[in-house]
Amino acid sequence: MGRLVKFLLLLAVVSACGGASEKSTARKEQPVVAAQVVEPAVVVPIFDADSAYSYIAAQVSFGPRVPNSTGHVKCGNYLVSKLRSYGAEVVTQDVNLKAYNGDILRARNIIAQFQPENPVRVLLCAHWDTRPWADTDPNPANRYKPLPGANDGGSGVGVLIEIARQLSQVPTKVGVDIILFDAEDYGLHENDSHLWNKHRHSWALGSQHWAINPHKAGYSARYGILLDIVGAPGSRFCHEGYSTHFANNIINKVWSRAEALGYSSYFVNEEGGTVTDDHYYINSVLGIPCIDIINCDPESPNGFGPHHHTMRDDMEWIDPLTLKAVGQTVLTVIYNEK
Ligand code: AHN
Ligand code: ZN
Repeated sequence: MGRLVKFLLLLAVVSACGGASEKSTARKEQPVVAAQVVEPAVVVPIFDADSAYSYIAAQVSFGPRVPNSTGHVKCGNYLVSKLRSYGAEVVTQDVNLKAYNGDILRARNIIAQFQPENPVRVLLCAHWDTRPWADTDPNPANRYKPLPGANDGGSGVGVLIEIARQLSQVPTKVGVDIILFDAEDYGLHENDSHLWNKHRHSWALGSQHWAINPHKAGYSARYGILLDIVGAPGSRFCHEGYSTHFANNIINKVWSRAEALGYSSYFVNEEGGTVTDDHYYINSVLGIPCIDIINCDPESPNGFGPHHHTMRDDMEWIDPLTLKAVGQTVLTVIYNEK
């Protein structure tokens, strides 16, 4: 019950109990009481997990999206046309990037801008390339083969394409940029892990390029949210180390929305590992506070789930319930932004 309503009830009770002398003040003109301020309701669209699932399946159907492969080129074109179909102003950065092993990658960052003229912006991002090597696969014969990349690559992008579809129907108050980074996953092979110090910047090549050369000079955003490995059944999103270091208020903003929506079993309040992912360069180079929503599974070989960087990272590892928890939470966050 509102405070004003309680006050009026109290007044009513007091005057009802009043004696004859008080009765003389009743039924007269009363002083104006300040009106109650009611916030206008915020409309948050309903995230459709089956649509997101279908966008992941579409990516996987192109085959591995390893830079320089035909699956990569075809999937990139699909993502650009999908984002344009939802009314975004899309630009791409087509650039050759050198991987740590000397490979020259024909990489493509895809930047979809909603309300490009709006000065207040929120950045949503994911990587769209897939890893050339299943170097965590239990079978050594697979460790130089490309993996399907349903969860690692496909899932974050699938959620963002569905968010783009919702943005095409209901505008946010802030401008939104959806950036799909390339060449995130061409980093140091497990067999070369002793070379970590030399090659600690071998991951996230596309986002490193964009952070140094943003699509607009002086680009900034209020904050960023990176989605990586967000599709597995029973996923647990911990507070990733760089996210708490650079953007703890954004962690709290997102995790409290998730809790209010009933998604606390996914968005757990536990400390996770520290991951050199795309958000690291957004934070450290551009100074935009950016969090990483990423599955954490300390029991698994590299901490991201048993399927991670194996040939098993296929559609079997995608659960619409997890996509819904992530997608609805992110939608609720951005539609509440004033
Ligand atoms: C490291 O493994 C150090 N960084 C990359 C995190 C990652 C890989 N995300 C997806 N694939
Ligand atoms: Zn990966």
